[in-house]
Amino acid sequence: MKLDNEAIKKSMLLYAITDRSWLKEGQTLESVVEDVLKSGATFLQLREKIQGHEEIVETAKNLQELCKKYKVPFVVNDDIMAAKEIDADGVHIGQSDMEYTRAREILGPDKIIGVSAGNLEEAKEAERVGADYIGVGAVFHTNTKKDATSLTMEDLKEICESVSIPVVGIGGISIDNALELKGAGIDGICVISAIFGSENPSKSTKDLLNLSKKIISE
Ligand code: TZP
Ligand code: MG
Repeated sequence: MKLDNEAIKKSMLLYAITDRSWLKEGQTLESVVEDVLKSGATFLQLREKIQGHEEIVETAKNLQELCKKYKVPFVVNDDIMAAKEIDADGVHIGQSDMEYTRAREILGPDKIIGVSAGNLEEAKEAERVGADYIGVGAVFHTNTKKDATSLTMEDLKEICESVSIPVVGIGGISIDNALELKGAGIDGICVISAIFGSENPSKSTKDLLNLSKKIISE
């Protein structure tokens, strides 16, 4: 059974995206993810930019098990077939109508499909095709995704006012700037480096969760 719109909205509070490039010697992605889930992340996306399909499936199986344990939705970035194979909660994909249609055909109506949006048109289009939530950014400067377009607070606000599906802000969000997003109308914050690049992912998760609660309470 798919989560309803309200449940998806709630799960956006602190959306963590994995990044194994920050792992230190001897650490595994699984162990860091478990710390992050234990510390309160409310949604998890596996994002792999170097691994191939088979490796993604293996990692996804492990992370899915952890997410089930902590009752957190789990989606896979881009690899729709990996999401299908392991029966993940869904996928997160980029801006492409065809990609959305293909994902929905493969995964069916009960899976979560999240779409990235870099401007108002893309946000509206994602809602129109049937996306379950949108990741909107980059809301701040980020080194994690070099080709991300940057948005002003006004752009972000306008997007939140214009769509009724859940919106999560992404891009360069950290403990130092997260509160600047208060009042934008987002349902939560999505981070990569502020958690996975942190010296203490567990503490950063707790701090970001508290900040997100302040951001969304208006
Ligand atoms: N999409 C827009 S910005 C971004 C993605 C995947 C990168 C977010 O990473 P970080 O480290 O939280 O800035
Ligand atoms: Mg993508």
